[in-house]
Amino acid sequence: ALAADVARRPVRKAGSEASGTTDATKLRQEILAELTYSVGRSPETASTRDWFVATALAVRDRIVDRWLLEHAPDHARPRKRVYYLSLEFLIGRLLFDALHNLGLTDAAREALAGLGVELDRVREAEPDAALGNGGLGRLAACFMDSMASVGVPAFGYGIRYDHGLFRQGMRDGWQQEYPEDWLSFGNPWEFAHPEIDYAIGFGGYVEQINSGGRAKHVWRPAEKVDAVAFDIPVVGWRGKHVNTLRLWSARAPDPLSLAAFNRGDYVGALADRVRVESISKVLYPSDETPAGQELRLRQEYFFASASLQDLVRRHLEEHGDLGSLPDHVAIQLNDTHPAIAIPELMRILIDLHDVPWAEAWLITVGTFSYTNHTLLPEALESWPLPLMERLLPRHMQIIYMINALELETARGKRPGDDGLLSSVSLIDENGGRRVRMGVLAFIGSHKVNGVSALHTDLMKQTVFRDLHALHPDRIVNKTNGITFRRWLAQANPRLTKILIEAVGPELLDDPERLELLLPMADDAGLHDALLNARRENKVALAKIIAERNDVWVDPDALFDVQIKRIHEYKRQLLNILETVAVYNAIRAQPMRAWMPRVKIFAGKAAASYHQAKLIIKLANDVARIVNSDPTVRGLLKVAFLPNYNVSLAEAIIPAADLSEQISTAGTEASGTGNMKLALNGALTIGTLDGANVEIRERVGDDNIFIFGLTAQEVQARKQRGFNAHAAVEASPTLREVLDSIRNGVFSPDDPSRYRGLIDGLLDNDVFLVTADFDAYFDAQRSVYRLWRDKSAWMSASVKNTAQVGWFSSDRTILEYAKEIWNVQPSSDLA
Ligand code: GL9
Repeated sequence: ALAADVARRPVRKAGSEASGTTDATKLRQEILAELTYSVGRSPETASTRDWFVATALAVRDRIVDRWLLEHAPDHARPRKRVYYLSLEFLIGRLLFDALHNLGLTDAAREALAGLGVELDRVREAEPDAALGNGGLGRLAACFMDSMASVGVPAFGYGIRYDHGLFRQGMRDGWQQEYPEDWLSFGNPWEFAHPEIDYAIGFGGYVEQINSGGRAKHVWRPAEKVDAVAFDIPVVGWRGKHVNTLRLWSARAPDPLSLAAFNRGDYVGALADRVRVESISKVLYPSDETPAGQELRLRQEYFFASASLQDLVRRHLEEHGDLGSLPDHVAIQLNDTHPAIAIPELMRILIDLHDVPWAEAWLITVGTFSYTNHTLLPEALESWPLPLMERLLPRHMQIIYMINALELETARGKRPGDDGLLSSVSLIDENGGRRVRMGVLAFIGSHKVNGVSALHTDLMKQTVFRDLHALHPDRIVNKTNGITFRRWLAQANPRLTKILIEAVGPELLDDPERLELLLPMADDAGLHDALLNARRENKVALAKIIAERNDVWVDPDALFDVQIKRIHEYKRQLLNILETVAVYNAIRAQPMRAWMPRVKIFAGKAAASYHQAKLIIKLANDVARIVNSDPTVRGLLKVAFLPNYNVSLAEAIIPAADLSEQISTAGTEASGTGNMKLALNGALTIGTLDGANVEIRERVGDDNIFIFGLTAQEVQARKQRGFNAHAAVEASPTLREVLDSIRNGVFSPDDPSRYRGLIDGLLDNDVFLVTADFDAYFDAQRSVYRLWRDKSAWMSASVKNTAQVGWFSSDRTILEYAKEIWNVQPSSDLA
């Protein structure tokens, strides 16, 4: 009723420029106009979701003017553009991104309050766009934000999956996967462009024809799929630039088979369409393991081909000839998933535009660069030759040719070195011939990068050792980063307010200003303010834990969090073993002065990854026993929060005291959660792995809890043949923990549930859990000693926040721009 008066005379945007109206009043009118004319609802009947859609549309309109300006065909001389090709964009919610970057958060809060609507409830009505699995996909989303913020003209290209990463439910502590349905109520951020579509071929054969004395190859695909564009505008900081995230959706050229329909075969009439459109139906939920199925290869080629056709068309419109492609276009391959784009560009150049091979190869290598995100051997993508030959026959011919030329060069540089030849070959000859996508991505790129200093060094020594020897200038490091706009300003407004008061609002433009906090690291007033803010964040998280897990936790306890995909190499198991050790200790001496502590876990396991799912079950089993044991008296609580996603991360990270980054050294390429947590003032307990190494360099040894074997030591231990039995014999604490789990203390309903898990650990402890257990246990005791001294703890916490400004993804993107893409960011143009 409050709004009825305004709503009766809704104001269309064009007419709402009345001078003197505040931003909030104007925005309120725009929201009401959207609610009325786009959503078709009155304020009286509008649901929270309706308000979300109306607000998003009103905000989107503000972005569009800028966007169209930047993409106007007469827009001066277009600068070099970046095309970020990624099968994953783990975006999360977009409303606060847009509001924050446009400086409209307060105006929107006020505008909605005037309508009797709460902005925070509207925010929660937005479904997470979960078009990614984990760090790799989230990195792509942070990069989109940073490219728009520092002014790197860019397109993100990906797939508009109808169903993103599965929703994780828990039944009896076991993970259950349910389909995710983010688009079921529409997506107010996107613009459908059914007129932007490209035909994508599959299968068929290659014809050789004679064209003016030259042999020409013509691919005659057996099947065609249309790729249709959906655009999401990505607005950067302070609304200065707007880039585009263009996601492709598969559409069947023929909506149905009339012949089948007329025969009365209604299912058959739609069968082709269903099959074709399945390409963009679901995100593969595999994490650091290749999916391996034909549909995945179809997804990869589908989006790579659509993206290349799109950018080649744009380039030809703007510049006329393809020889200048590397001067105007940089294509970044996010892992090997889009690597098929390399032979696809070769095909476009050679078959469709008559560019000679040598020139086409120079153009291709000059245009592409590739980021490697993992060293895990099981994660390296390769495709069986028969599948490739059947699905992409022309690409296979091109791959053979690339391979022949590359091997010839290698032979020239290292005559007689057959080991080298087989290791740099595009074709893996061991056990069924396969195409190695990592080799393809490497040799088709002018730069190849790792995502942390350690990871890049290990790349040079391991997976790409021989390729690195042949191309010593190709591998470079680009340590990952995170967007502080989402992971500090939006996720943790309480902390942000304090930081701005301490170092000034310029912080929002220049994260390195956080260093100005250092002289205040021991300031009691600052500590109090920070403790209050953190306590409120912890109360909010405690509420979520109560709602989702029906477990009460004490906001004054130490919140110890491990949030990430569940994977053996990330060693959630090590954390659970330590939890059990603490539980045993409390039970042995219940009356000692134990510091209250909450172990918080969250993360999804790939549906087919049984061991990871068993670890989730173990965490839940331990939680049930520990949380309900009266001798523990609530001093130790365990909570496995279901359905981890970007939005849940935004609630957990600001409430964390301790950040678990405990992967086996040499296995986690970088990590980015480690950066988010340190920025928000959590102290890290971690191994010298991935970007932890660089976090330690910045925050200092005294402000981080490092433990365990180094990557080198891990290698050496494995070479010697590691024996878990000996490690367990040497550690009575660990032995007791393993015995209790093995004997069913945590699974009384099925006492043998964890026998296999524990025996497996003793037989073949691939990730050296037992080797690092004692060091980890001791590191946790040092955590406790520091936690007892509130001001010492807070001093270390401030020193973390103050010294991780460098991990801004703006910094990462500026490095890519300069050293890989050769693009001038507009923040440099001045
Ligand atoms: C990953 C690495 O494992 C992480 O250490 C790294 O931070 C990110 C981003 O570079 O990439 N590689 C990878 O395959 N995943 C990563 O998180 N997996 C998922 O994204 C699920």
